[in-house]
Amino acid sequence: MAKAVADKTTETFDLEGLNPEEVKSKMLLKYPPKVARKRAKQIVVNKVGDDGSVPVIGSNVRTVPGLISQRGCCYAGCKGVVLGPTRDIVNITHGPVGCGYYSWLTRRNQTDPDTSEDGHNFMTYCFTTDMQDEEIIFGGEKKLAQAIQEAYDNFHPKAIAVFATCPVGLIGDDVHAVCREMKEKLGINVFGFSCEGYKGVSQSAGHHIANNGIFTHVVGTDDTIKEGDFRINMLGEYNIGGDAFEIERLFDLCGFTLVSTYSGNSSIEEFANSHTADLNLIMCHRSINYVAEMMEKKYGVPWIKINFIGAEATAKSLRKIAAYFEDDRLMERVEEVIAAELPEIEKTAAEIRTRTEGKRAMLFVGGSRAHHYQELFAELGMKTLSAGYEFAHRDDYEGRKVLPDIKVDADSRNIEELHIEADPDKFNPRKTEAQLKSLEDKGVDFAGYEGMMPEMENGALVIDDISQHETEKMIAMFKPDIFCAGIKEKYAVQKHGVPLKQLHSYDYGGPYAGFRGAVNFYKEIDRMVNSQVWDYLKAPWQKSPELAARYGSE
Ligand code: CFM
Repeated sequence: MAKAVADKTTETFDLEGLNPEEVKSKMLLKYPPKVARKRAKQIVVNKVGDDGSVPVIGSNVRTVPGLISQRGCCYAGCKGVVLGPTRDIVNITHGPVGCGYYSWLTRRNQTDPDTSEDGHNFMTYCFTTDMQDEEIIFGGEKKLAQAIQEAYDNFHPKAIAVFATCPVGLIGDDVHAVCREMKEKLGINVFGFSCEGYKGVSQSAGHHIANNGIFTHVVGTDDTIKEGDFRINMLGEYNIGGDAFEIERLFDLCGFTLVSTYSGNSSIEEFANSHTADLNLIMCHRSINYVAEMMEKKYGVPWIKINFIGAEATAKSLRKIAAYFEDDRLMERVEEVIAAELPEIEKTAAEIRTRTEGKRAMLFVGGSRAHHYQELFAELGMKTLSAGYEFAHRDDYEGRKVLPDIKVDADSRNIEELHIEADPDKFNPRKTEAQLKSLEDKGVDFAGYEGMMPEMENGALVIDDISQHETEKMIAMFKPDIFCAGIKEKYAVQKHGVPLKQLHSYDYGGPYAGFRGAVNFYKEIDRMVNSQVWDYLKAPWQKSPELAARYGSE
């Protein structure tokens, strides 16, 4: 015991024989002192205390100009991430054509439209006002109204949403006024988002704006209660590569009734009555926690954090949902589903693990996946050397317990916080205080998220908003067996001879969620980390100088 205490005080960590603090210093060396000081706060050597505490990490702050970041903009977070996957809203980008064009289907969010006559699916279309110099100078509101009218005449959608891009904010077009006017004229729901790209410090601002907008204009507008038992909403699941399809398969097998998904494979009608569900499940905490919080306050729907990335995590999450409903038959059914599917998956994992055990991964993705995917790597016996988010906040790293300590800076203050109160007619607490307490004692953690760092090893490097320079340094120092990021990093990383798995779009693969998704991921990673192709990256004369000499003399 005494030894353990002594060890604690003198603890230094080792990252594959290197001191992680030294690794950090090497990454910062090239920066001017002021930049290095700023970045130092966002690069942290992980250390989990006995009480689960972790060091403070700087996050959700402006990227230093000059550093090559992988972040996106506010418009991307609002239109692309949160609203983009809903198939039956006509989403009009009010702005120059590039904003609409480059946010069109690039995320591989899939949908399964109803094929009956009025089964709308507008995701295959790109709607934009295509602003020109004339609108920039004289204003674009007239053109926006025309675009809304044209979309209505051609498609007769149930709803139209308008997204503001940077120039719209700069010239002062009032998208909300145009939407109000057109809503009245057309008699359908038309609503706008002030999600100008420059707002906030990343796409995270856009998530918040999107959450506020859906909550204000759509949630609670239809009180129809969907038939079925154990009614749930799935929040923060966007059906990239078909993930939501696999999760829906499991929900059906277990007997849960899915009222809505925000927003993979979704339709606007599902948002409208989502307040009638009895439990909210949060998959991606970063992008959608606001809707969960607001729905709890206004309608009394509690939320829990779940994770369907990883076979074990999937089983655990299904059990958690069943536990909430306190129904023996449901709990049995969930156990039957797990027993029917998990052993086969564990067998596959064990077989693949013989080839992946001990390999090393780095993950730098968004605001949620850099955490979740560590589970899948652990199931393959792989180690996460370093991980980080692009735009997450401290709670996604350190857990929601730090929420009261988070300083609200000017950039965050720019994003509206809605004031929500209990609805006088529709507020209906789904569980009593005593029930909540007894469920908590059984391990159902309400409104909680532990974050990424408490689950990572001591000594692992946690890097927020990693830059291109830091990426290259990390690769040079560690040469990981796989690097997980996105299309912007893919080819630069692969030129170093390290395979890159896209965890945003999944390259051409997926689903990776749920049980079947886990197997897809195991196979994909096995293929990537054991590929011989990287050995051919160097020409024979680069590997053997004597060959160069011979060719040179001929
Ligand atoms: Fe949530 Fe996402 Fe992510 Fe995200 Fe994204 Fe994405 Fe992502 Mo790309 S909502 S935070 S803004 S899980 S698009 S589906 S993969 S960065 S980690």
